[in-house]
Amino acid sequence: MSTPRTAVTDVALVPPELCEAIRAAKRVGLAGHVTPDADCIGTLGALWLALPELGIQAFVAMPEGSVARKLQYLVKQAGLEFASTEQLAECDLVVVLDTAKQRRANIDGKLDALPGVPVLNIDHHATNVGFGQWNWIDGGASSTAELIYLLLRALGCQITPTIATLLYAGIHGDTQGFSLSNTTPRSLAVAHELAEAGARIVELCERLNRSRSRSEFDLLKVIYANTCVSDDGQLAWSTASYDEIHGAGCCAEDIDDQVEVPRSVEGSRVVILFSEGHQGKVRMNFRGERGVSVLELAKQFDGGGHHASAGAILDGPIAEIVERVLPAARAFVAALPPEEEE
Ligand SMILES: [Mn+2]
Repeated sequence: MSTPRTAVTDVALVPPELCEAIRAAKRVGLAGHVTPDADCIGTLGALWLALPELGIQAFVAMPEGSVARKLQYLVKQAGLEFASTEQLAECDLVVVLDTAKQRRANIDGKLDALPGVPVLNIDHHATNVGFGQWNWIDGGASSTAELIYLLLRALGCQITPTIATLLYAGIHGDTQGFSLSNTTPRSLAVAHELAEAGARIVELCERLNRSRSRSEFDLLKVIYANTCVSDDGQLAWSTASYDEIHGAGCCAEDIDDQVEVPRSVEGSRVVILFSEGHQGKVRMNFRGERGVSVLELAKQFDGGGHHASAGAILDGPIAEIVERVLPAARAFVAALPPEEEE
């Protein structure tokens, strides 16, 4: 195939020891993070399809009920089958994708359930602690999909139209349709090459972005209704309680990009969505606009993620958690340099 290669998509960026570790394995377990997103499922699917080509058996960890309805599309595209913890424990390598901390690994019993299985950790979260025997952490990558694209090429795997679609989904998801600060020349170059490889972009974006189930739509109405903005306009937040989420016909797995609702308020610099998908467990999605890093704010609550997009989870009634987090968020916003000086 005559795909043009640019310097930014050079496979020399892939650490050779990663390729060696994968090639040496016969049975490879694949795992992502809890509440998997398109990047997570897209990269699991791409490796699931590509590894058998190298004579490697792949086993995907995905505990029951993990996948949001809308992402089932990606599961079907890849024809993903989920392995049991016993099958995973018999692997000679487990590749953990898009997962910054061990405790977020989406495996029943976490990595402890796979004693003695060496871990290869591939991620684009700058906060990744490097918990693998091998680690490829590139905070400059838009998505894990961008890295897996390079890895598959370094391994000599064919980028089929389905693999291209799955990887494109990851980049498109994590960059929010090439609109966030992680939309770099490399993410666009990889997307270009995926388009050339036959990624089904229109179908994918229709399924993932342009259509919502009635229940997701009803949840959005709640998020709009609950959106608040600070007096100075710099902090916007919204909430969805357990009863509101389930009343709309949604569940914890359906909380995904609803933080975009408060984020869309003009002038907001720090944005938070508080959601109680599971009773008494409040997830916070933090977003920073125009160069504001919310990572330090998320870390105050034992969270992590990226500069522009971070998260944390706290236990307790949602009203109390909102009351606890908002003063910290207000103080955080007050300490930001005035916008003109940025
Ligand atoms: Mn990601």
